[in-house]
Amino acid sequence: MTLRNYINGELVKPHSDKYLDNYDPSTGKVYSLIPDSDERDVVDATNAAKAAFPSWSATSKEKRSEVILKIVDLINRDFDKLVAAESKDNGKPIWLAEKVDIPRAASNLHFFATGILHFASEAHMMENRAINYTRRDPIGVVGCISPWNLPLYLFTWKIAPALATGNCVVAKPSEITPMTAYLLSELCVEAGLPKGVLNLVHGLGPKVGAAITEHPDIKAISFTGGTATGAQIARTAAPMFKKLSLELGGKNPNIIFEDCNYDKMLATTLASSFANQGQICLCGSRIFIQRGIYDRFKADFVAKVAKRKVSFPSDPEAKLGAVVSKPHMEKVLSYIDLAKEEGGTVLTGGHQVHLEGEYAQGYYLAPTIIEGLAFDCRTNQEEIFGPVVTITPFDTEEEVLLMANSTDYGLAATIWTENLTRAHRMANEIQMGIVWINCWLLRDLRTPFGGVKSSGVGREGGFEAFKFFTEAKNVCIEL
Ligand code: TXE
Repeated sequence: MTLRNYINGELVKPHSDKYLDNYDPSTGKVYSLIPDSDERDVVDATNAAKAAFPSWSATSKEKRSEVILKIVDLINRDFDKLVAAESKDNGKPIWLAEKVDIPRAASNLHFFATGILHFASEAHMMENRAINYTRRDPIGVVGCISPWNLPLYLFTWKIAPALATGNCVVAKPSEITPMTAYLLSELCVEAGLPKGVLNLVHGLGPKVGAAITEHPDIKAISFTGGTATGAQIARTAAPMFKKLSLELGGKNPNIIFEDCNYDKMLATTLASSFANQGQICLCGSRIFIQRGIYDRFKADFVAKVAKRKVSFPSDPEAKLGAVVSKPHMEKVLSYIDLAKEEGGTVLTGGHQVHLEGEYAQGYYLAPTIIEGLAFDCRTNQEEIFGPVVTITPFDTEEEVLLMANSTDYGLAATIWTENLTRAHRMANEIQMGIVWINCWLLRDLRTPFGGVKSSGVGREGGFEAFKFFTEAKNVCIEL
């Protein structure tokens, strides 16, 4: 299968007529070809978006909402096809794509298509002197660049608020997982999304992503991906005064106090550590356990993790599927070597898993638990983004806060305690954009989503996203 770009309402070849290999991580084999696009394709896409903008931005909210909801219907119609495609492209278990990725892609579009109908602008009265009202107008052409871990989920999370607010979009999905975005572009054609409103250019980050970032007519960039890439984008976009939303990496602490609801904590910690093969920016990779329950937790957690089945994506019993690519698998393995060099002990996992038959060349890793590392060593400071967690005991709140806040990242924390006062105190002191207490990944799409420090700039979600994709203009009328 050869993918096409989606430019000006049509599925087209790249200018270069060159293609990149797309691998199925579960088998390690090439199964489709992706356009190796370049700056010329980005220029075409931007021109199409510019031409579409006057009409799309003048279209009523209700009409824009209607077209986006039509795309939602088509996603639901093609649900099984999209689930299978996401699983094949990314390596994740089919049940996970079915439970999380594709339903969430549909609900992202639904949420923002209906949310826009409730997005009111503000008015500020100056007693009897004047009225201020604030217009929130679409920016124009915006760029959306998304990663490979939750491909359609994060792609739609960006394009939905951008389109709903009346912008036209030039988007680039990850070259590692382009398939469901391509299938979505087919659905956009079918839904009758006006031409040029959404344009999708496939290809490499340093070529296509960089061309989007550099294009002077693309006035805002919404990016999710690695922190180093985010810094590169900021270096280019900041002097051009583009609006920037950067959702970057994390090194999230999972803090477990002795007074927690133990069974719930243990079950949730299995998920927060290894869901999606640990490739979610919100996974808790540093687990801190209060000393009184450290040995019990260690024994129970290791026993359960050692039994987690690593298998091919269509195996309904697979708890973990393949990681996304060979280079990524090698990166994760190199961190396991580093952990050993730094004095860590691998309690379970720590190696590649070799399956049989057609899956023999797939990229499978055993879920891995490491103990005995200093909180400030590289393994405990750098994002690994795979099925690897460290466990570390602590005694006091002060001590665990110091360790939890010690990294450059500040995305999300999970805290387990039945003590309400302590929960609030910890939430107050922890330097993160998101705190889950006695739960993990419980999401209300209206809430601000994003991190502090090297985890990013800006917030997505709810009206925050609408504000990002609009420019405020205040109008003051003296009475
Ligand atoms: O991401 P990249 P990579 C973290 C994780 C992972 C690391 C690197 O630690 O190991 O990042 O992953 C596009 N200009 N996360 O290298 O490269 C790229 O094509 C513009 C965390 O795969 O950041 C893709 O579409 N764009 C994370 C997107 O950026 C560029 C999710 C993300 O890819 C570009 C993924 C450039 N110069 C990785 N270079 C999260 N926060 O959820 C690349 N891209």
